[in-house]
Amino acid sequence: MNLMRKTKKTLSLLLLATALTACQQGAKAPEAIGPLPSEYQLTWHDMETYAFIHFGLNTFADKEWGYGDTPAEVFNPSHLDCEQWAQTIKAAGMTGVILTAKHHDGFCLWQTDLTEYSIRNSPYKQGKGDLVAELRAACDKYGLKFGLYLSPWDRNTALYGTPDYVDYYHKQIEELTTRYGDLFEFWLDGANGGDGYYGGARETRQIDRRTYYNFPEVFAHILRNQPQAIIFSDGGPGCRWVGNERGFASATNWAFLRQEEVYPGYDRSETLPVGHPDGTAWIPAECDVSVRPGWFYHETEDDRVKSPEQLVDLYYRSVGRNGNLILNFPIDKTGRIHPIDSTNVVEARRILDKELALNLLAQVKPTASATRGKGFEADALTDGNPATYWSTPDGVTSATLTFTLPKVQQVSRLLLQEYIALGQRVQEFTVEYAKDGQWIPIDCGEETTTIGHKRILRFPTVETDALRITILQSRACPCLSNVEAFYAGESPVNGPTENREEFRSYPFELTQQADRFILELDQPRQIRAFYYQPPTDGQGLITHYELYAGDTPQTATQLIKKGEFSNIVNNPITQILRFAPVKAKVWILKAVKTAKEGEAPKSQKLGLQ
Ligand code: FUL
Repeated sequence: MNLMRKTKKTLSLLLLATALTACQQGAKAPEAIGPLPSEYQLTWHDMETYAFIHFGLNTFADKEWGYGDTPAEVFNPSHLDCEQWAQTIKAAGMTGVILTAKHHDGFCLWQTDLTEYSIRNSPYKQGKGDLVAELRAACDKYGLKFGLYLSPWDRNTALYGTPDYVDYYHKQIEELTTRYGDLFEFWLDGANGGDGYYGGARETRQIDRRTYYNFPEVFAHILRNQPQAIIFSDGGPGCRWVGNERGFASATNWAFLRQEEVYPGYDRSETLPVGHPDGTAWIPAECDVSVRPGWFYHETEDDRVKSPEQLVDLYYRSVGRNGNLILNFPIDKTGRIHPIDSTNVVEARRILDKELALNLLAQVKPTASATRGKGFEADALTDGNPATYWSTPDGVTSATLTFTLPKVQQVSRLLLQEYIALGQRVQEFTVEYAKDGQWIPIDCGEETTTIGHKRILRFPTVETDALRITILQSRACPCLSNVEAFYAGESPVNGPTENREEFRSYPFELTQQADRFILELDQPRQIRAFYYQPPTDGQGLITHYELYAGDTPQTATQLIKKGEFSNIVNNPITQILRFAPVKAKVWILKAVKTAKEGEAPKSQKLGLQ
């Protein structure tokens, strides 16, 4: 380009200069095809897996969503140790951590000047503690990046719902973005309004999720102080929610969204796992999930920690599908990551490292059916350099890549990466292996669509001395920077493993009336737990309940427990109500409120134990 600008004198000079440029520097690079990632988003993609920490009053009150009225004195960890968190996170091969500086209950884990509802009024370090500062220091010591979660919803403050709250929220942002060094990410959840303590009012406050918080200004404010921070929300602008709290993306996953359409609390979240193929902005998926069913620590979940195999599976279905994985640790009441949790995540990393240990293509020189020219040859696919890439001439959107191995090998994983600085392009491809002089397709289910930052295919072991990838469709000439192949060993995790929520129950007869489920046991029994497994299609979710017991459906009026099934919309896990044993034959679960007003309650499964 520079040469061309300088040599406008004659046509021949120009031609000569162009020819020289081509042969000295290689062929012309492909035009980028938008939407494109920013430099900070490119860095973020490379972080791949990092941790989430949920810790606060809920930990001690055994809740998922605090109402905003739990006294600050309840926050009293006996052995809080942010370095233990950082060591565990590091040992699990993660690159950073995000802390819930304030969850929906409004309790602040830092020395804020803006409210009394903070760590300052807790017994921890006689009120001198500051978890944002302490975790920041631990991150610096162990080489982890640091980020923060600041819930827009605040069930404690009397200001919530008024314009003054928005001002308060901005001041919280100012404190967090100016006092604690560089943040790699700033996390804004779905911004619910609803019932809460609100300074003692104890009422329901609805806000307009689109307009109330003035999100454009919230984003601008964060970025003024922390330009590198990737802002997480349903619609970015840095990265997007993947549409579920189970930690995986769709088999097809675009890093784009129609940005104008999406806002925190977006009502079409079912589109988020795939993204919007016609999107206008680069807003890649971040897959959030907790190592346990809940986000906060509950002793009753000690036997429900995800297994190493389940965690490995989630890695493949998040990072292996063009997303980042944020894995939550619920800090326990002592103030540490529970040993079962740390054992399982470290073991998951060990399995992954073993499965992806030896790249069988490292020394292989692939061939391509089409190449753009010098500088874009297929060698770039196996040179281990993320800055080089193979590409085809403009307009050539399908091509074949062949990898000949030095000898017959067992293969069960294939890893592909696009050079995403120029956009996400590939729409469909196939993979084959050579056997007895023939190409045999490898069945990878629905996984051979998009690639993006990373695609990892898992398939039953094949024995072969050659692999072939055929790009069938691409938005423009494909640009691939890396291809690797592995033999994962006799891994139990060759496909998705679902989290099965199991519970045993006494037998009962079930009838449903308008707003209630009536469970009649064969005889009066001592019951200590009630299970509600919500429907999988998200219909008829009970958010507020009352549980009654008695001898007959008419006389079952003894109130056993009432409350909310917090976060059931985003995280529809089995809800377990535990209580001191009560002997009764009839049990009634009354739906005081469902997620969508007026909708009849539904359940997948109910249980009594
Ligand atoms: C959601 C919250 O409601 C949950 O409690 C949790 O913090 C999750 C990560 O985000 O929006």
